Amino acid sequence: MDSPEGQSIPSNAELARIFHEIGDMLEVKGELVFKTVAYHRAADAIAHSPLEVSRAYLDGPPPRIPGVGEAISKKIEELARTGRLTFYDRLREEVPPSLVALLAIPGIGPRTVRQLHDEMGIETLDDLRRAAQAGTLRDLRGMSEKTEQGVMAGIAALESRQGRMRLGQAEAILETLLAELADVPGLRSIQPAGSFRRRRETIGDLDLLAETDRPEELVERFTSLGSVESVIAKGPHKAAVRLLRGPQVDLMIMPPGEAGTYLIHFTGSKEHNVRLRGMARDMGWSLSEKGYLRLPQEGGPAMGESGEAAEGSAGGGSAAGGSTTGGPATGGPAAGGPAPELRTFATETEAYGFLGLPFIEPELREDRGEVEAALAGTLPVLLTRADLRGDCHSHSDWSDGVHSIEQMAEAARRRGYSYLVLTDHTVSLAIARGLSLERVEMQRAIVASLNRRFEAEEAEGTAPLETPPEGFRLLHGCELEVRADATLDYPDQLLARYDLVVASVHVARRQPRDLLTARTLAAIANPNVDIIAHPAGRYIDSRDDLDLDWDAVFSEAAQTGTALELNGSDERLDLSDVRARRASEFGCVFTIDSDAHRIEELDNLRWGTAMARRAWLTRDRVINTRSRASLLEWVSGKPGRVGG
Ligand code: DGT
Ligand code: CA
Ligand code: CA
Ligand code: ZN
Repeated sequence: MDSPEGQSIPSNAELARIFHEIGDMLEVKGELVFKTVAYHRAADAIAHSPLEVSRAYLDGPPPRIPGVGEAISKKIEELARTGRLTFYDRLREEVPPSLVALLAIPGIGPRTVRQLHDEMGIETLDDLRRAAQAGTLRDLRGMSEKTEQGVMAGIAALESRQGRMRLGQAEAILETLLAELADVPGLRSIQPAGSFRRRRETIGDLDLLAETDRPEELVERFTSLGSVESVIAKGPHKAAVRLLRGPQVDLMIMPPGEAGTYLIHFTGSKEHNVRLRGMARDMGWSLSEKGYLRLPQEGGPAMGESGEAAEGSAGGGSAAGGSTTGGPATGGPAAGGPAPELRTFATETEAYGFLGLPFIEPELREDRGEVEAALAGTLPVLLTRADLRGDCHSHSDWSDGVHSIEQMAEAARRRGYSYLVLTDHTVSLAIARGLSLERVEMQRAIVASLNRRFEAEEAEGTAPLETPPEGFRLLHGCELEVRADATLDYPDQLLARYDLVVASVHVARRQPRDLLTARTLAAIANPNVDIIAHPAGRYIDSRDDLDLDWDAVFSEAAQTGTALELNGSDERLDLSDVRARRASEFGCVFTIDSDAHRIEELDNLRWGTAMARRAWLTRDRVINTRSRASLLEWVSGKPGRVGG
């Protein structure tokens, strides 16, 4: 940005980029974590500051910016005055940027990066790949053949990820952007479209759709946000930017009152849109984001049969409230006769209606049968987050969680749940501090005493207002380890004493398919196991699915009435949407769980719900849409279960 004197001063985005880079370089140099974090925090604060920070430093005393302490403030001042920073230039000579990029490889920390550089001269991803392939990494102190394989896997994971985000990351970025754009003059509405609106399990770029009376102002504000690294495209009605340490964001502006087809177009998926365009064409219309345009009629004025359907049974645009433009009255092209007729709609429901279709939920728009179902009138009534009355999988600081049992229970109660099942890990999962039999008994006593308090408060009328009429109870469960030899961690008599048991596989993940499948089936078949948690055992970015005979798993789960979990952690999303849909065809039932290890993660239920919707699930298939009494009845109803 140029000042009147022609001197160039750094923008917020430029400042933020420099401080992020300093944080990275210091990390590679082995600086203390709190120091590197301070630089990243300051960078974020500058990126989202409403001030033009350099300008403010030049114009008066340094402004107070949260997260910016004295040392960093001095550096901003130097950058604002001179456009340079000696500290930064010196660091860049010491730490090559390509080395910093190695930090992005899963499983590689700053100490390793430093060692690779100092002892092997490795500076780039390619250097590292070559060394791992050649088998020379294992000669380094503290490294082995296994480390080499880990490095190769890490590089592969990094490259296959192709910059896709988790849902939670996409949501956080969108919330910030929407807040920063909310007060642009003339803005009527702005909302996410694309894969985020469809809640795909990972998100490529972000898409925003806006209605505004003053498009230039919105485009201007959008492209000059402090968090913008570069502007990819900028036009009168759209723009695209890349965010600092973030994704590309596309912004589209639609004319007020014509959102229907714009929303459909930019929500996608492409495959869904292709189907709709085909239907429109058969009716004599071409569908784009702008609306339905009447196709020139071949061979005279007579409309085809399907064309008549557009005017007749499909209701037509005008009947559904659409508006018609074009024709001589609105002034088409001067030559070549009247402009073609364009139908636009304010809402998606009306725009679908033009094709004779009901509204199709965004999560279904993947061309996986939703168009056929819409035509046949057999679209499922998808469950919603509000249908969930509790959560069947959560952890406390008794195993590998962060918050106490009481904190987790209180947080669930404040969210209006009627139950939370506490499912800390069992004894053999030592890495997650699995509970010994003794600690199980102690925990049971704590749960009971908390519930006595909740019950008393409900009776006295002092429970939180959010408490549902049936009250809130913490249920006692466990996340039961399925051992490598297919035995379960606790004996049946103990399992039977829990309110609910969730079983899962964490160890010996590389066993052959028949063994892994047998382990999972053994857990399903046990009458005391109610739910199989994260059945595929995957982490989206870093850990492959268990190699299971899925149809065998689904069939056994359906037969025994064992629920399969839709784990809501956005790193897991397990079962996936496609697998859950397949399981539901087998007649399986499900739970949607948070697997929360801290209070905030209780809200993972929103992602689990999204996957359930993408799997076409209705509420009757999901056990935790039931009341607490009905849930407990379901648990005790599993054939062969003994009373506790
Ligand atoms: P992503 O970003 O990879 O997670 O997936 P989407 O579905 O968000 O894809 P994106 O961002 O490329 O486009 C958003 C929507 O806009 C997409 O679902 C359909 C529509 N769209 C984008 N580009 C095109 C295009 O070139 N042709 C058509 N027909 N539609 C497009
Ligand atoms: Ca997108
Ligand atoms: Ca896009
Ligand atoms: Zn868990």
